[in-house]
Amino acid sequence: MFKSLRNYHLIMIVWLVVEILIGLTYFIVNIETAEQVVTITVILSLVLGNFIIVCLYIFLFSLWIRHRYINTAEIIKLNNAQALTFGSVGMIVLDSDLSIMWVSEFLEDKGLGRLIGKSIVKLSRDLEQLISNNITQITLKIEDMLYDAIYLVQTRTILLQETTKYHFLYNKLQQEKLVFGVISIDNFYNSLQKLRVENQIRVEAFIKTELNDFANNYSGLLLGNIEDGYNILLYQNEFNKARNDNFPLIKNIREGVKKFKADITLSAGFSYGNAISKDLYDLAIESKELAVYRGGDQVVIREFGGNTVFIGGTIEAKQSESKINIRMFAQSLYNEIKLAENILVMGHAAADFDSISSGTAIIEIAKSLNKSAHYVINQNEVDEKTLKILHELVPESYINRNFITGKQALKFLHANTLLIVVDTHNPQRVDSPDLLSKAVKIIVIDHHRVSDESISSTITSYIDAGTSSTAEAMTEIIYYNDFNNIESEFLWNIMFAGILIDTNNFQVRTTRRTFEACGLLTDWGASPSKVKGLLKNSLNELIDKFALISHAQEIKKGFLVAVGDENLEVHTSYLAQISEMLLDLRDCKASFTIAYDRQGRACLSARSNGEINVQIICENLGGGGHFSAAAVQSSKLGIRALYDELVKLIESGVYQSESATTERY
Ligand SMILES: [Mn+2]
Repeated sequence: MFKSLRNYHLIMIVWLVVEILIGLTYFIVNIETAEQVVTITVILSLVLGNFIIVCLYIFLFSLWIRHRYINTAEIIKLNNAQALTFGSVGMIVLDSDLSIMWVSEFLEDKGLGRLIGKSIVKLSRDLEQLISNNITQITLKIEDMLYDAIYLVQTRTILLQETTKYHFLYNKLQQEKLVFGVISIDNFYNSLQKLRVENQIRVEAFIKTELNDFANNYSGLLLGNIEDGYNILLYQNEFNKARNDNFPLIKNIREGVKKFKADITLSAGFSYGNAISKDLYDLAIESKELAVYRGGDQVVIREFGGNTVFIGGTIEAKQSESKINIRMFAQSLYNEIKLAENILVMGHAAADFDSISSGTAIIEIAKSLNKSAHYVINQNEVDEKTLKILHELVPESYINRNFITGKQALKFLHANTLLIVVDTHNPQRVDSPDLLSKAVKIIVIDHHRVSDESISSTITSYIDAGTSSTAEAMTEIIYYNDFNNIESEFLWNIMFAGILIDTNNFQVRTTRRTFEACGLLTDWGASPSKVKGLLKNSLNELIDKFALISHAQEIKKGFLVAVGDENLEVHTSYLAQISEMLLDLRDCKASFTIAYDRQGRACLSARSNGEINVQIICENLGGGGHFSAAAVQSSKLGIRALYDELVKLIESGVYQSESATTERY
């Protein structure tokens, strides 16, 4: 209290106290003599008077301070109320039964005073969730106004902040974000060349009108020309409308030009999200290119750092995927890896060197782009010979660091993880179907003939049956992207091994590109002699193989079947290799090799030159596969019984029931 005393108050009190002390001293000194009674009496009364003045002074001062305090409290109370109103904050205090006990002035002004005594759900159902602590903050709408609300449990108070303006501006900002679009006209010149001049003009006018209408309907800005393609700028809300309408432009052009006998489609790429304009524009160009690679006649939409959506694009267009230039695919793969958070790569179950080396190549590419990558493989299923050579070529530490099981891979799978499937495109054949089903962004790289069962909804794929092996395709991809900072030298050796095994020592599916790929691998550091040395058949393997081949018979013209001995057990990989060797013999249309595998199961491996559907035959025996490569594994039948069934099926002519193809597995 005394801190607030002004100086003159203090001086006065000190002066009075000094007077009292002097008076008292005088009294004590002179009391015994008692001579000057009058003087003592006067001084004593002065002392008493001063004392009374000091007491009075203190009393009045405390009264004044108290008054000031009360005033301040009132001001603060008033300020608080106005501050809350100014900040658009209201309070609702609840009763123990969650009915409204009190509302602050701010809310009362909004007419919410009428809810006092009523249950909180009268105000909003969402508040129940807030109070039960399921969520920490909600936004609710009360009479056209939006409020953000939090709940203070201890005081059973709901704080409501009126945020209508904020939400309005936020939504406006979201809706008016710019979306970048790039549109190109597929097959324009080729198609026009075939038309009469008047139709050429009509087609061009038709396309331009459609584009212009599209821009007008969705309030967009269209720039460009028909030769180089168009750029379009749209507001996000208008773009969303176009998206909900499935981009009518695409269908209108495809269907509309038909009446002029033209065959023209559009490819469009759109991008949006939180990024600078240049990055969004680049992403739109990439998306448009992706639409072209996928066969055109479609829209590719990408959110910056988010997912890719495809609209349009028919099944016919999908077939052109396998014809896309590997160089373009390499670029696309490179972009996708750069955009992903991390990479997982997976081959087929019971991985061979083609799968393993392609997977390792992807790991190395990802690492050269500073992305974390893992190869998913179940090493228990890999055959012992492959595993032995793998551990001879690849350092143990590398395998431990980079090779993981499907179960471990789930921990690495996030929304923005890119899963690359190599050496198969069949969802049943992958090493971990579970991982595949959970992945969002998928790319397939394969060299097997496209079957009915293929992984759907990929971002992009490279499936080319004209390539000997996935390792060959991966070699070209590395070459085109110039990943010159790959340092793991063993990679070139295992890729070489992948090509050697898939071509059965350059005996099957080998083209000029295969040799070129091997040349590149050698340049980069592969040692063909080392790899060949490791892969060489041991004498025992050769004896096993020739023992089987020596049993081969032609059971019908062009059908060769080799059956092993009852007491012979071989690697399943031998069976496929022997069938391929038999298929290479003159006039052979289909070859079948039957023997027990190391687990004592009767196995059959079938190959055909593309005239005979061995898939149907194998399916009838309880197996499966593709038109020109299929297999059966049976723990019920012995090899003799399997052979007898096979002969019956071949004689029945079941293999003719599907249209022929000239492609070779
Ligand atoms: Mn392969």
